[in-house]
Amino acid sequence: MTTEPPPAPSTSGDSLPGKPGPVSPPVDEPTRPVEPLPPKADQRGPETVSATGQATGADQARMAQSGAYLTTAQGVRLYESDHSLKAGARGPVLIQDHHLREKITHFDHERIPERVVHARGAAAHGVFKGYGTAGEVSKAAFLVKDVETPVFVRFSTVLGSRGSADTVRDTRGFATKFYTDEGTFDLVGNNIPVFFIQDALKFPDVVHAAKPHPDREIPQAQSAHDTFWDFVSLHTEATHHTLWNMSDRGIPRSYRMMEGFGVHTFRLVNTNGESVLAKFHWKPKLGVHSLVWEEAQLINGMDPDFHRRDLFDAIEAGAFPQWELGIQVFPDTPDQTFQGIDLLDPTKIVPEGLTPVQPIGLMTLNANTKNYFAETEQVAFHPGHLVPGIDITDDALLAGRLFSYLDTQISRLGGPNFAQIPINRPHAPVNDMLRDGMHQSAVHTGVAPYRPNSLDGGCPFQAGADLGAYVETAVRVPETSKVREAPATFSDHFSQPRLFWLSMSAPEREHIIAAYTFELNKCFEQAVKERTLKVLANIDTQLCEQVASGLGLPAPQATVSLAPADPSPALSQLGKTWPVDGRVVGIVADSDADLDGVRSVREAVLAAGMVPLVIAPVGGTLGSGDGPIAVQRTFATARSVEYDALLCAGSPQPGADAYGARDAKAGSPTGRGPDPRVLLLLTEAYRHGKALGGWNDARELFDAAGIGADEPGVAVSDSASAAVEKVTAALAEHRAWDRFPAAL
Ligand code: HDE
Repeated sequence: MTTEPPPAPSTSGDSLPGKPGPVSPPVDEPTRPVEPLPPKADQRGPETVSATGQATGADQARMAQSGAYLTTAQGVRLYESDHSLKAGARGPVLIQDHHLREKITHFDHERIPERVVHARGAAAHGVFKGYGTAGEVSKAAFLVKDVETPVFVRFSTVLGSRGSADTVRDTRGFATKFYTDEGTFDLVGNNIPVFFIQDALKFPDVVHAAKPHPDREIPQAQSAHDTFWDFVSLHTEATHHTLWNMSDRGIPRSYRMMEGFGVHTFRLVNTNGESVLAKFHWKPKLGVHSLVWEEAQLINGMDPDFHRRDLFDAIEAGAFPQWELGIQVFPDTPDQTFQGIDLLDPTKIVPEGLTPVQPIGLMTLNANTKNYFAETEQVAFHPGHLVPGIDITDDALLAGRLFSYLDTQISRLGGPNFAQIPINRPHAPVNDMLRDGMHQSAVHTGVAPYRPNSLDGGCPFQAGADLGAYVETAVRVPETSKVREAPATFSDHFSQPRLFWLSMSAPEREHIIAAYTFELNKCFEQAVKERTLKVLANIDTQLCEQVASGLGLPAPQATVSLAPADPSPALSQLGKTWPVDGRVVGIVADSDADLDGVRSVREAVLAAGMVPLVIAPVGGTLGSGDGPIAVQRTFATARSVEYDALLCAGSPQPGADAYGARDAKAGSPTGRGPDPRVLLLLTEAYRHGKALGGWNDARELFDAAGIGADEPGVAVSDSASAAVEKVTAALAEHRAWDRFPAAL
């Protein structure tokens, strides 16, 4: 049988343009090879050169689809990749089709095991700049004033699978890789400063209890089920962390608006060898803000990628999120306690009133990932990645983590050479004697990867602290015996949860009560609910009684004394104003609206660093004249959860009774007054405490929605400029808190 020679693509000189001009996105499939689109200016790979000019060993990962012609993995050009090799067009596929086998086999192995916890994440690149204020306590070179260190940060939920929704009630991971000139430092923290357990040996227990039930694998990414509450009600050292989860901290508004905590106490060492104990804090410049529960649940359906999208869009738009790194510093005393708080107990905080958080540097996330798998999925964090000047303590939870993170990467990333994956490559020169193994990509030269040696001239040599080596602090170990027990100082499980509860404002307390009531009403086991109420009774009587009433159960008495506590204002999210950068403002309008007003509102929103989205009955544009206004959302695609605030355009003639007629024209399914989808937008946003505004006869819309024009956080004005000004001011407080708790 003869076969036709394949129609090879032309390689004549004119098939590739010499210099690419601006390439506009093709509408039809291109038929001629063109140069690929250049990478965007803000998309960078790992640094290839460190701040001090040394080669880092990192590759700028090769751009995908960068050449004109498709090849096999071996670089052989392909003429056809759409049809298998067959005996005739309708005949059987031939096993000799090695291209089919290569393509499908590679595809079959595209997934790696997801992380056992923190599987769902989103990440970004950035820089960290030291303030130089930490010099007295740590010799870490990246903390020196104005030294700029590349970083990669991965945020995550803990419980859900890789494809689960973003806005579930859960702890969030906040893991930062600092590519310092002295080697990589990983600060692998959470957005909650305490943990469920005091000893790593309990980690499989808490995770098994919190993950979906093993028989049906439900519920996904939730703590609202029997096994979780069974465990945390029996294991009362989890009470503090659980309370934080039930608070607004469990449903952050954005990764950009979360605090981060190192959780454990670390040991910092200065150039004189003096040490202090310290806790790390990340403080977001945008403030700490949360969703409300109904909003979070709606988002999980409307936009399960809400947090991931928010982070990516903000960075893409140039609204670079920033955090200050701070430390609380304590003397390194032999008992490692501070004002009665055991610093080795990761279920305890040290209130900021006792010792302040001192700022030591600023982190800015300024570049999105180019490839989710290569960067966000393959990044490997490890609390044992430490640099000189930062050391560990005897926290038993941290000790287990030092083992676990290295171990998990070996199965997750397929072997011990994961540090060679581009995102994990240190930016400091590497000169180890680790050899071979799965996925070894280095070609090591030399014959003596051992020491002592003479055949490689004795290289490499050990350095010593004076030459930048990492030397563990010589901490005295007390004379003692081996035991499996917790210290007596770890046994108070309730006074700090009480401190947290007493530090909350009224709406925050109401949210906590609603969260416990929701979660426990999702449980089936009566014994679990009753036992949890006993735990709550030991935090606060009001908390216990209100949750009990929501469960239809009697409230038990406390079994510990409910001590008064000094509230810690730093724990509450209310009471201040914050920058509004990156907030999303929906502008509701139709073709009869005051379009000059819409234009000026858009400009004012942009000028304040926020994102305006115009919502209209149908897509396309509104108006012409001074320039058509692009419509970003229609009444059918808009849902309140996407916006931090809403502004409704009135008609050009103040006082004209145009709204009802206009809305009827604008596609109201009933033809009787405002479109119900717009009313739903407003009433939901109102329930969620969001800033609302409008001008001129938009007042009628608010009337129809049953929202008073002068309620807290509502600004219906006579002019567009007054409305946008008031809404912006309201947004700075995040929500109209006076609407809670009655609104939920
Ligand atoms: Fe983790 N944790 N963890 N953890 N953890 C992992 O490591 C573990 C703990 C945290 O974005 C795993 O690479 C043990 C505390 C974050 O890649 C695993 C214990 C804190 C991330 C692991 C803890 C964390 C992880 C899963 C108890 C806050 C995501 C995949 C001793 C201070 C990092 C991986 C990323 C991930 C083990 C407790 C934070 C299995 C054994 C406390 C942010 O190694």
